Amino acid sequence: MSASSDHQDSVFSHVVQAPEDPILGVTVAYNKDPNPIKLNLGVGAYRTEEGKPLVLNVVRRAEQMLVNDQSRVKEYLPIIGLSDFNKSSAKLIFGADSTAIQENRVTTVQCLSGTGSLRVGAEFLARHYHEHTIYIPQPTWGNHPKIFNLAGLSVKPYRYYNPQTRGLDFQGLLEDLGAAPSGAIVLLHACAHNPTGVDPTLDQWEQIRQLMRSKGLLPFFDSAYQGFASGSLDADAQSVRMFVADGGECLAAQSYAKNMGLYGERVGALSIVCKTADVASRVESQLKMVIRPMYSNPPIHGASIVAVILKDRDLYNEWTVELKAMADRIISMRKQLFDALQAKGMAYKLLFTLVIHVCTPGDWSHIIKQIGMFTFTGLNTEQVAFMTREYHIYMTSDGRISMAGLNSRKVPHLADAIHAAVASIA
Ligand code: PGU
Repeated sequence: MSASSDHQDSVFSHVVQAPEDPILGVTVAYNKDPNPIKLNLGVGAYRTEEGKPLVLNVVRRAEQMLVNDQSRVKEYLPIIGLSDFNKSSAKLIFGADSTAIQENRVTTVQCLSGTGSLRVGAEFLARHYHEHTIYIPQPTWGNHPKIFNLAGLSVKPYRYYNPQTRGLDFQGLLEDLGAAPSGAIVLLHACAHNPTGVDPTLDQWEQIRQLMRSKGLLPFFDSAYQGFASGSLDADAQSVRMFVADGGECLAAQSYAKNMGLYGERVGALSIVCKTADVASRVESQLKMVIRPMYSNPPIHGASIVAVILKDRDLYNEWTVELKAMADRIISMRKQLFDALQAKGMAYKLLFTLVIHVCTPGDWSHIIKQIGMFTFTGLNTEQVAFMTREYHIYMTSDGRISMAGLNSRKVPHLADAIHAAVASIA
């Protein structure tokens, strides 16, 4: 039999080539580019001023402690994961003094980072919650609709972002949630909304809370950036804590990918806050039924690192300092990029006796107003393609750039690229 007929006879020959992932595929394209000036601002992953991935010092210390502790073994964890990790994770997001935790109304299960936590929560809701519609912000992280659809929920958008103001479409948000069927699930980004970098104010959160509670809408928080928005873990959990403080129920998915730099360890947690301890315990028993046939039980290493750091006062304090430093570096990148674009706007060229204004058209103040890892630049697909082609700058096609991937040396190159893209493509 010839090689080509072998190929044709494959039982998988009908399988079509799937497209690359819109976010992770950017890194694939970046890795293939041999040009040394290339810059990856696609994936939301923190880089140092030297452009290198960062392992936090506190993580190195915790790992060293784990390695040195001969009593540690590699047995299976329980289906819901490491108990210390779960308790500490709940405290981190709901607050150490949370009454819901004190009343044992919260069940927390260790999952595979933020994505796995969302998926387990979604599967639980599809099996046990009466309303199967989930409202997600428009726009949102590209994986959200896929996760919820595959779990069997039906996904609908609610207005969130106004491209004209480059801010929150608060009126649209209230109208859409106000028109949602009572009981519907609502996905809320706890802080540092991805991709827009636009969050409601505390006052607006309070109005969202009142509306949702009055309609019996069920909040499902996605907390992938706690500490990255403001540099404060407590401040970034305010939205979630407001909803828990009113005694109502909610879900929360946590990720330690960004705030502890544990991307590849896949460590996260799903918490479900219930009305009573009895309900919480039954909910937990059903979460186990979701997890067991999916991946049986979660990995031990990443969760052990987190548990060590969260339980030790010194390590915890060191973590908050390192986290703040990451958040501050991102804020300084915003300022530097904004200044570089402003400077181009201010640049005057003396040509003969005429003064020609050479500027990067547009108002770029949203770069410093938006928060978290990303700037939603407003650059369109063609402008992004131009920047990749001509300047080897890689970013998602919706115009999002990861400020965490930028460093001072690369700011002029990025500003040049934005300037050229805006000047040459409308
Ligand atoms: N939720 C939101 C809002 C996110 O932005 C991300 C990661 C996750 C959940 C999932 O993170 P885990 O790694 O599963 O904890 N978004 C990043 C990372 C790349 C990706 O798409 O997974 C991003 O660049 O949007």
